[in-house]
Amino acid sequence: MTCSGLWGFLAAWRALFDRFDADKSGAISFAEYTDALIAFGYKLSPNFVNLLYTTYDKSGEGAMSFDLFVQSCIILKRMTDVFKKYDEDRDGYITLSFEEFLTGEFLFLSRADFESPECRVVRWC
Ligand SMILES: [Ca+2]
Repeated sequence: MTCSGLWGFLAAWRALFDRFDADKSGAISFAEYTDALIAFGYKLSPNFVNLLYTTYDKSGEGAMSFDLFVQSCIILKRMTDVFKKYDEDRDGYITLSFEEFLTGEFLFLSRADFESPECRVVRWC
């Protein structure tokens, strides 16, 4: 990723963050996070959104920072993409072989994912 590409990437995420930081607190609350995921087209249960939110709200104070907001969104998008690869009939269900399960593609990002420019940027923030 070039320097201008990096700045464009960060600026785009910053604009998204500011858009969903409705009260302009400088952090994303659970309600703001829920609104963001709905706007991104996700139809997730409140329990799952809460699990995701509490995983990335490292402070535990209901105030997700910019870098963790970006990281959570990128990981959710990547996991969605992996799921879609297996959900060929788009019914929201997949069948995995034992070996596919063991590779843990659904639980963890691969090394290649962690080495992608997006994830490097997120980890450096
Ligand atoms: Ca806020």
